[in-house]
Amino acid sequence: MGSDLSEVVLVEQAGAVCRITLNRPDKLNALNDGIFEALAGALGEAEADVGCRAILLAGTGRGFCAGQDLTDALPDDLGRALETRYNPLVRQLRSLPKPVVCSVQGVAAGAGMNLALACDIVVAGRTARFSEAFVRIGLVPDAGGTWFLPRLAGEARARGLAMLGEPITGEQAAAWGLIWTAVEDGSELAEAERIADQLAALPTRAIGLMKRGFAAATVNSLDAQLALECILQREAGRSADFQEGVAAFREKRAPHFSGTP
Ligand code: T3D
Repeated sequence: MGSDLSEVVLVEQAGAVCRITLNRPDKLNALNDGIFEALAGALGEAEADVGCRAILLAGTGRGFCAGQDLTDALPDDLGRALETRYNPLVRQLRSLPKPVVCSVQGVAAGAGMNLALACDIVVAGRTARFSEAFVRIGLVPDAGGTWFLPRLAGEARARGLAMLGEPITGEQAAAWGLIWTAVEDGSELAEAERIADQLAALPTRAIGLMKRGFAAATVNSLDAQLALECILQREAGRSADFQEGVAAFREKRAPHFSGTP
């Protein structure tokens, strides 16, 4: 592998938040085999750890992530590379039954942009630069880009972003509905931490069920989705956190959610 996995991705537990930080700042956190392996491992551990109730994904240095490491030996079959590296990562983020908050400073380019879009809540600096840089090197958006972009920003903006490959700012990304919010440059990580802390104190099981609902809604009819909501709500209704939420309301006090599955 040539690099220590614990160095290319830093993992730290802060209360009930698991912080996962891409750490190749000299390459703007470009993605290589080591990062993929370490990231998959860190996300798997965060999922298994009942003490972890929210995940914060960030990058060190002046950029969040510049996409695929283009200085690495490039595979002959890029489709195979997606099947083995990018697609499992995007699926893992989307199916993880815990909220994932992403902090973006500086660039989020190519698969780096789409990695951010695969997270649940994205906070960026106002002048962060999001770009579907693929076209500049003769590729198509991957890591879910052709799926995320039209759903989040609409068809017209999706096509413009993908075909022109020009960067938009964090402020623009927020205005277009691609991300949750843009904040003053330099305060994106603190805001993402604040949101992750907030999420970690909420009913984790219900949030995991919401993710299932949103995932299914992309293909379901309204009828099928209404039926699914019965299943999800039945499960949420059996949770200790539902009992606690209702009890707290009746007793006019703040709830203390345990997040137990
Ligand atoms: O292979 C497969 O599996 C297919 C999958 C593909 C998925 C993809 O993500 S394709 C898209 C790949 N990413 C890009 O095309 C972006 C390439 N980078 C850039 O265009 C620019 O670096 C940025 C616009 C992102 C930032 O520009 P700037 O001027 O702020 O920084 P810089 O000076 O270009 O970069 C700083 C350093 O990071 C520099 O290294 P150096 O010269 O100081 O030693 C640069 O080479 C390095 N760097 C930036 N991006 C990458 C990278 N190194 C490797 N791979 C990169 N993607």
